[in-house]
Amino acid sequence: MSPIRQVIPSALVVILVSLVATVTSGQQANYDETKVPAYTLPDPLICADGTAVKDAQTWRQKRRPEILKLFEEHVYGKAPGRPESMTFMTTSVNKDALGGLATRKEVTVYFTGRQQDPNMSILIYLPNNVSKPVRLFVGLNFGGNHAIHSDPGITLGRIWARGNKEKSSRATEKSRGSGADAWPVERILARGYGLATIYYCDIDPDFDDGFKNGVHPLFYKNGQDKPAANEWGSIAAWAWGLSRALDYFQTDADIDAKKVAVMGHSRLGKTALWAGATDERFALVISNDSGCGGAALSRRCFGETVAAINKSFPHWFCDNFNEYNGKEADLPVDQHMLVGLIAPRPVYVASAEEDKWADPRGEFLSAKHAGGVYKLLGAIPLPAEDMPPVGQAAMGTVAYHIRPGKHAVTDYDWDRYMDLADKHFKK
Ligand code: GTR
Repeated sequence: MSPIRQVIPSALVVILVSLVATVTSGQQANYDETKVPAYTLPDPLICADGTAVKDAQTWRQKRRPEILKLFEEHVYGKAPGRPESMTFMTTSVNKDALGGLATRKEVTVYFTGRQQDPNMSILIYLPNNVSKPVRLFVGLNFGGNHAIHSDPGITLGRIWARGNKEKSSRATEKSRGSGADAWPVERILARGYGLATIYYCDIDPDFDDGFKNGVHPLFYKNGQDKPAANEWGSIAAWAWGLSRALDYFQTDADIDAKKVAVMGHSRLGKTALWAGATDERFALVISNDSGCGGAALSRRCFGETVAAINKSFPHWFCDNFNEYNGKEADLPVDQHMLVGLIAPRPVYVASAEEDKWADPRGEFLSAKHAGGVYKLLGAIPLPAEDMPPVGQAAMGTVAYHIRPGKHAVTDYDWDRYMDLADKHFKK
């Protein structure tokens, strides 16, 4: 959190955010519950041909692939699979990191096997006092691997200036630990979990450059110079990178690749949900304040809308998503179906009370309306008819909380995510 953000009263923040939203989308963001349009959500359990899904087999073989394809075509875009020539290189191992608490590893993933092509560096902490293989949280980070902890042993990688096109530079010593608030490494280790993280811009730098840098060009067909209208945007690319990290975990005997939870905040929360939907190897999925295009229902048009997000971040989704600017009701899906794609695996959707731009109620409703799919598959839907009180988690196989405070990841959030993981991974 920047110091400026801390001193601005939250009401002012809401006004500022909506002002920015108004300027960028040309439309005033709605924060009034009575002005949410009437809407009907598509039913996750009715197939395109009108047949009702009444058993797990029909869900798995017919309806689930149908929904996944709709999200690929209309929202995130289709990503390629695992590149055959990909290689992993362990670049550092320290068994005595963080005062002996952890083993720290750094692994470079060469997506094409060629070192000159875009590649990503995974930073991994594994608790030393736990028998291997260990359960693990993996999440992309915003500021570079060195920013998640002040540990002087983390390699200083290349960092892209935010909003500053084409400019990257080596991270500086003084930025070590600058994003540590969101990554309570010792707290995670103390509960017996490992943590792995990757700087998201290693996969695709986060600005609209027509997909010239990042991983997209590695997969262009002859003559292609940008993804087609139904091919991957940046969110799908970041999610694809998370799957490549999981490919690596499957080769590391110290990691239990069957107990990997994928976690992300904000745009990276949208990414975690899409990673969990597309890659069923992720055993648990966590969306922290993911908002529009993440857990929030698009049809509520509360806070950030489809038009606003596509205007501010034209590179995040596939081009087809623009067809729904101001036409949310025409979407063949809504975000409760994204949560449904994760079933029957545990999923946690979390909101923050002051994070109105992300529509906490819309995030809750997605988690709730995914319940039918969880129930069908013998898992436990969200045990809450209405939004639980602030600071009180509702936890079935689908879990939700809204905590006091702003758009951020806090220790409270992490503690609850580990509670859900304890419930499911200790079995
Ligand atoms: C905002 C964007 C949100 C959210 C957030 C973030 O500007 O409107 O959708 O993703 O950025 O990622 O921090």
